[in-house]
Amino acid sequence: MAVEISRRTALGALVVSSLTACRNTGWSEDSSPTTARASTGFSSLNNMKGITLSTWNHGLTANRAGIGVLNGGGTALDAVESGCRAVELDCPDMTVGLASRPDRDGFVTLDAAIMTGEGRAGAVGFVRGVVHPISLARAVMERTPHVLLVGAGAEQFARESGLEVRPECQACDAIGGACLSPAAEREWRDWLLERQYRPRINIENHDTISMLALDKNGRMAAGSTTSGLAYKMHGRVGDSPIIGAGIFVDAPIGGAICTGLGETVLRTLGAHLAVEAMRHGMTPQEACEHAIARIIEKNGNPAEYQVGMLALDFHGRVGAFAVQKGFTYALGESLHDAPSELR
Ligand code: SD4
Repeated sequence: MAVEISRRTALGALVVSSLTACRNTGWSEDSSPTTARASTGFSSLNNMKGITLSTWNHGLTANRAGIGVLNGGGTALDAVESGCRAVELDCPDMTVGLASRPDRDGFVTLDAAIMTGEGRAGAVGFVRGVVHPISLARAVMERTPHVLLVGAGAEQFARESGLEVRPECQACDAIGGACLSPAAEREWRDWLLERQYRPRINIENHDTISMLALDKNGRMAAGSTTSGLAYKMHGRVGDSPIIGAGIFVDAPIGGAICTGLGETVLRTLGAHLAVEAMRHGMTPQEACEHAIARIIEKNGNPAEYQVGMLALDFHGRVGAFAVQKGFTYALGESLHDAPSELR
């Protein structure tokens, strides 16, 4: 019953907020008809340059960068890469990029993935020193026959691709905290006093940037970049770089992205689940609720973790749902609170 109520509320709110957001984004009202590609089912964005949808408050930073790209005629793929790059450089929550909180041994290890509606995908996991893991993920997609590179091999490929890799982050004495940002080092040293490792995160610990973009030509892309869970085990990789778990997009259906406790999403391939739900006729909102319900069903104890899910279809319809309250997301330049299972 609680889900039913929240679903109705959410649907109404999202339709309104989506329209409001589109008016407020500064996207110019382009009167020339957009080229609709029948193969994508793209139909309702004729007066927009595109849609950007991103997780958490810093989704605004990502979307602004992405909107700039779309307004300049760029692709959804470019928009997602540039949105994620913006947060990798400037993440006040210390959960994206090199200034993030480290693992329990004091190393910042990063995960990222990128995917297009045509089914092209690239991802990197457990990389150190890479300034823009999202661009490395894109390089894996575009310049290798592979989908996922991890660890030292991924870092070597970053250097070969001309991407910035900070050697000191790879060579540092972790226990000396030599490579951590001052804020991350302070928090990590506090954590070391008790070394309480729990393979669960509390809801303040969720701030991955995951992003979806739909451009005026009806192309969709998804991306995600994160340092994963603070104080995770060294070597742990979460859902974010796993295609189908943290992100998934498939033309002509839509895309979905996740944030939260990655293990719960990995067990259910959450993003893929939501896209398949849309394929079978659910709206993006229903698909998010369906996927979150499955995540709770499979993992139990919803009070102990957070997962936030966003979905976008090729008609431009948006869905958002979370396990717990407090999951914010940005649609264009407006910020929203997602409805949740637990309130
Ligand atoms: C992970 N899903 O590594 C990521 C963390 C996250 O918001 O999304 N935080 O499990």
